Amino acid sequence: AAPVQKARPAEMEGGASFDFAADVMAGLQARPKRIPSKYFYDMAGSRLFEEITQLPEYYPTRVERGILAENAEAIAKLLPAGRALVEFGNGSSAKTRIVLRAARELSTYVPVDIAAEFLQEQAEALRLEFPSLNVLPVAADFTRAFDLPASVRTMPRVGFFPGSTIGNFEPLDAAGFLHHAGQSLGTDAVMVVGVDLVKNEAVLHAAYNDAAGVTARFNLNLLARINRELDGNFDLDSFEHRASFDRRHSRIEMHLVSRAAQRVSIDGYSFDFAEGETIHTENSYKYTVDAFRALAREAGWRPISVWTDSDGWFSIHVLAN
Ligand code: AVJ
Repeated sequence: AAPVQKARPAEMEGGASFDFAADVMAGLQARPKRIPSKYFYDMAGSRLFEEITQLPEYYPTRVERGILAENAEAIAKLLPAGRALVEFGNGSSAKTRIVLRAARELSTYVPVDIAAEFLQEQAEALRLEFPSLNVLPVAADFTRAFDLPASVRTMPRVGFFPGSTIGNFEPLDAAGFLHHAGQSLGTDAVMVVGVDLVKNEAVLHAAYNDAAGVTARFNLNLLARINRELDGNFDLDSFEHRASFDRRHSRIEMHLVSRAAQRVSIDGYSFDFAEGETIHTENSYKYTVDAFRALAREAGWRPISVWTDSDGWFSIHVLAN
C-alpha cells in the first residue's frame, strides 16, 4: 500500500523538508526509482558540489569562468549604466563576481533564489564588495514566472543563468523555463545562459567519475540526507555511484546502484531493492550550440551571440526577446 504522507513541521529551509519527504516517498515508489536532483543541495551537498567545481576532471566551472573573463568587454557592453542584471539562482559564485567586476557601470543587481536567508547573506556581502551597486534580492522560485521589483521594471533587464544548471531540466522544461524567464524579464530583455556542450565521451565520463571520488560522495549524500532528515536507515556502503553518458538522450545520467537485494526503511515505511536496481538521481543534458539555439527560439528568444572556449567544451549564449 502507498505510504501516507504525515504532516511534519517545516524544518530549517522554509518547508523544504516537507517537499523532500513527499518527493522521496513518491520517487522510491516509482519504477524506475528516482529522486529529483535539486535535493542534492543541503549544507553537506552544497559543500561537496563546491569541491566538485575544483576537481581537475570537472571542466564546466573552470571553462565557463574562462569564457566569462575572456568576454569581459562584451559583458560590460551588455550591462551599461541604468541596466539591471537579474540572476536566476543564488548569486554567491565566483562567476557573478567576474560579471559584476566587468560591468563597472551597472546600476542594479537582482539575485532571485528560493533560499531567502542565504540570499540575504549573499546580498549583504555583495553590497560591501560593490558599494555603488543597488542589490535587490528577490526570494522566489525562479522556475515559475515571478514579479521583479517595481524600480527594476523601468530599466532594461539582462537575465543571467550560468553553470549549465539548465542542463538539469528536461529539454521541454528548459524551454518552459526560458519562456517564463522571458515573461519575468519583460520585453526588450537580454538573457545570458551557460550551457555545457556535447563532447568526447571520455572527457564527459571523467567529469562525473572523478578519481578522488567526490562526485560519488555527492551522489551518496542524498541517502545520508534521507537518513538524517527523514529517519531513514540506508547503509551507504551497500549502494554505489554510477554516472554514464546516454548518447540517445545526450545526457549524463547519475544513479545510485544497490549492491545487493535489500530492504530500507524511511520513517517507518519499507522500500525493497533488487540487486543492481538503481535510483536515478540526476540528468545533466549536453547540447550542441545549434540544438540549444533552436530550443531558445522555440521559447521565444532570438539568439544574438554565442561564446565558447577554444576546445568547444562549454558555451555561453546571449539571447534577446
Ligand atoms: C550544477 C547541474 C551543472 O550537471 O554538471 C556535478 C551538477 N552533478 N556533478 C552538473 C553535478 C554531478 C552540475 N550542475
